[in-house]
Amino acid sequence: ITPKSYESRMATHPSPLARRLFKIMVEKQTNLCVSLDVYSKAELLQLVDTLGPYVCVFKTHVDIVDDFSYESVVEPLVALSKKHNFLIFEDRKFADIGSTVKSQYTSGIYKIVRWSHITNAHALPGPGIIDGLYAGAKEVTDDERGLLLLAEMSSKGSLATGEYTDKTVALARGNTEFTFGFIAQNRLGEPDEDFVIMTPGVGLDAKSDGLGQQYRTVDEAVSGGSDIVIVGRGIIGKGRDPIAEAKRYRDAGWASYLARLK
Ligand code: UP6
Repeated sequence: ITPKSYESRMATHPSPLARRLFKIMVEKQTNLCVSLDVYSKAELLQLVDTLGPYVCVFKTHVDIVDDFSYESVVEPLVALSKKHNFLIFEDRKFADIGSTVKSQYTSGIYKIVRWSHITNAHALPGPGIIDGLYAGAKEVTDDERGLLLLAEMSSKGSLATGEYTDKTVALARGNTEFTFGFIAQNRLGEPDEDFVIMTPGVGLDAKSDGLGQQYRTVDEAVSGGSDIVIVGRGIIGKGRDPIAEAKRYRDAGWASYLARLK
């Protein structure tokens, strides 16, 4: 299945959030999402400000930031998202019943729905998880929000394969205005459907990390149907030059996308 250009999908995608995402990708010519798995807010915000020009999305795990506060992390992050024109994706991986995930999405110290354009969830609990998150989004904000279901994982021995993956795709079909795509390793859905595929486990130097992560190259991911590559330690890992690496991954991702269109 060869997906169409980002430009054409920008005009036709059923999700307003996905249309906004494609617009950013086209304007900035990047299909790179940088994963910011860092412990300090100073490092997080500094990386966002320096790498902002090269990415369409920053992915966060705010629950690993030691000195997190809403005012000192979320507010500057949102300001930077306007400055550099990117979307924010809190990689929360919700996995509970609808009522509980709705509370986890809207409340507590993170209040994810207020600031994170994209979040994700496991399909394991069934359709109620989508309904709960969607209800949370509608209740709190008029801004575009989008959900990715985890249909496949990059880690070795993942149980999200075969029938589980197929059933996850089927669940997403229930609400494509909100559930706009998947965390996956391959293109998913029928040729006449448009799910945005975001792919972690991408690295150009290492093959694994000693804790089950498995890396494929940017070209393997994009030629296999990925729309956005998610890169963490390949760009911000110890001893790396994040700006040089971000440019390298952005260039590789865009070249593979152009090659796929031919
Ligand atoms: N992630 C995966 N694989 C998945 C889903 N999510 O690696 O199937 C997330 C991890 C991490 C990032 O939670 O934040 O993507 C990958 O980081 P890395 O590039 O440093 O391995």
